[in-house]
Amino acid sequence: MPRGLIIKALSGFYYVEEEQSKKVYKCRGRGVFRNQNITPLVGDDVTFQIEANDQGYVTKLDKRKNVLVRPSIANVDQVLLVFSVKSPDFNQVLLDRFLAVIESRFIEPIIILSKMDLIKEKEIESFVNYYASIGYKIVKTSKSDKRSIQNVCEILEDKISVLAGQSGVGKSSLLNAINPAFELNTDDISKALGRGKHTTRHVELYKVGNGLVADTPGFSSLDFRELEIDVLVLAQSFVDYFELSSNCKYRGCLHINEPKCAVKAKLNNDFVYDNRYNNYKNFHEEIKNQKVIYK
Ligand SMILES: Nc1nc2c(ncn2[C@@H]2O[C@H](COP(=O)(O)OP(=O)(O)OP(=O)(O)O)[C@@H](O)[C@H]2O)c(=O)[nH]1
Ligand SMILES: [Mg+2]
Ligand SMILES: [Zn+2]
Repeated sequence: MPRGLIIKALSGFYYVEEEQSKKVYKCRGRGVFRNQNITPLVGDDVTFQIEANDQGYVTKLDKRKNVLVRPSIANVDQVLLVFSVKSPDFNQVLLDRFLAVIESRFIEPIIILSKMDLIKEKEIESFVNYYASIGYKIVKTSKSDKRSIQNVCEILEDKISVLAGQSGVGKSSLLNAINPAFELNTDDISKALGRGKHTTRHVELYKVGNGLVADTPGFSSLDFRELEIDVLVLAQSFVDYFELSSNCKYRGCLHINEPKCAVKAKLNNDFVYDNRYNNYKNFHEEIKNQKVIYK
């Protein structure tokens, strides 16, 4: 039986790219998935059966490495967190939230700082330095700087990636800059068509070299509860604290009220570090109180 990858889901059909020929078949899911309460997802490796011409049925799903809920996509290798440095302003609260969520899933986050043409490099330098120092890969882009777009292409090579970030940061523009043939709606165009933001869009993986990347509609909040992140997982998802915690006096220190805490000992030297700690504390409270903060 042929094998393939679901690259698009639309109106009950799964578009499966056959492994060898790379031909795409428009498939339905066998009823068996519905009975088992499983939905095939974009990113799923599947076995399928070819019917007439370019149509078929998905008959079996392979075990998944991971699943993202928003967007619904399986087997993600990395998430590109797109943050504009201006318009909308760079948002460290949201960055720390996204980083924690992605880390809690054991998926690699990569930080894309977009719209670099709107500021001077040094305005963002302290953020870049801090996040780079704790091990994050950071790429600065602007849609008309070809070199920066090339850097993004290199990161996408051989992987399944997802672009995530607030509305208006330039996710779709970035993909269009990589390949104008994608013809993704960007803010200006959707306005011209009279559509609001956040129009529901299907999930689709676009080809960039040997890699695949999914665009997503912007959203500005993620609920820790929905993702089942508890206070311990939160602490472990702050990669910088995870390392420092070996020097905290108490094993399992959550860096809140415990004495002789190595995370708190570093406060008051660097505003990016302090902001991040403040975010951490708020997320911790949010999880403890099980209430959602919408930014
Ligand atoms: N100056 C500047 N503007 C940009 C850049 N990239 C995107 N923009 C503008 O930012 C606006 C929003 O871009 P989109 O690509 O639609 O943003 P998005 O992240 O896809 O937004 P959603 O689809 O709503 O989540 C558009 O007006 C773009 O022209 C950039 O590198 N520099
Ligand atoms: Mg978009
Ligand atoms: Zn501590």
